[in-house]
Amino acid sequence: MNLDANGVKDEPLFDGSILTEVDFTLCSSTYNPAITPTNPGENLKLRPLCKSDYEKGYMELLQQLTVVGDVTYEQFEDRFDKMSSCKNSYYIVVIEDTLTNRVIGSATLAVEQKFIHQCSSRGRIEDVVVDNTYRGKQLGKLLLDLLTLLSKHVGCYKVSLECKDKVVGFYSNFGYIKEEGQNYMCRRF
Ligand code: 16G
Repeated sequence: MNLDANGVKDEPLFDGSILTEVDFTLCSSTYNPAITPTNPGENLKLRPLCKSDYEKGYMELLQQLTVVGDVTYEQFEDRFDKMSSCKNSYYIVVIEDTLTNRVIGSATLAVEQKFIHQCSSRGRIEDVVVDNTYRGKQLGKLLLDLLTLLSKHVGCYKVSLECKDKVVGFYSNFGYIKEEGQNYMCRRF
C-alpha cells in the first residue's frame, strides 16, 4: 500500500521496480527529443496502474480505444484485485500528466504461463491507448518499447498483439510481424 500525493491510500497493480530492471538502451527505436520510461516528458510520469487511476480518467482513456461500459469503482476495484492476485501476469502501465493528474496513456502486457517451450510463458500486448490530445509525443512508442522489452525480461518466448490494418505499420516498427501461415481468428459474443 502506498500513499498518493494527497496522502490517500493507494495501491499499484504490480511492483514498479521491475520497470527499472528493464534495460531500455536495448530498444532499437530512436527518440527525438530523447525520452525514457523514467523521463517520459515534461510533467509526465510513467508507472504501474494504481487504484486511484479510476479517479484520474483511466476508464475515460480506455473509451478512446473501444467500448468500456459503465464500470463502477467497486467493479473496477474487484477486477483490479483479481489481476493483482495473479502474480507476474498483469502489467498495466500508465502515463500520468502530473499537472492535471489525468492518465493520458496506457498499455498492458498480459503474461500467460505455459507448459510448452519448457514451461515458458507468452506475452500479449493489449489495450494500447494514448489520449488524442497527447499524440506526437512518442508516448505510444515508449509504451510499446517498454512492454516489449519487459516481456523478454520476464521470460516470454514470444509476445504478440492484435491490431487494425491502419496501425500494422506502426507495430512493425517494434519487430512485430504477420507470420506467414499463422492466422488470427476470433469469435465474438
Ligand atoms: C485493439 C487492441 C486490443 C484491444 C482491442 C479492443 C492493441 C495492440 N490492440 O485490437 O488490445 O483489446 O483493440 O477492440 O492495443 P474490441 O473492443 O473490438 O475487442
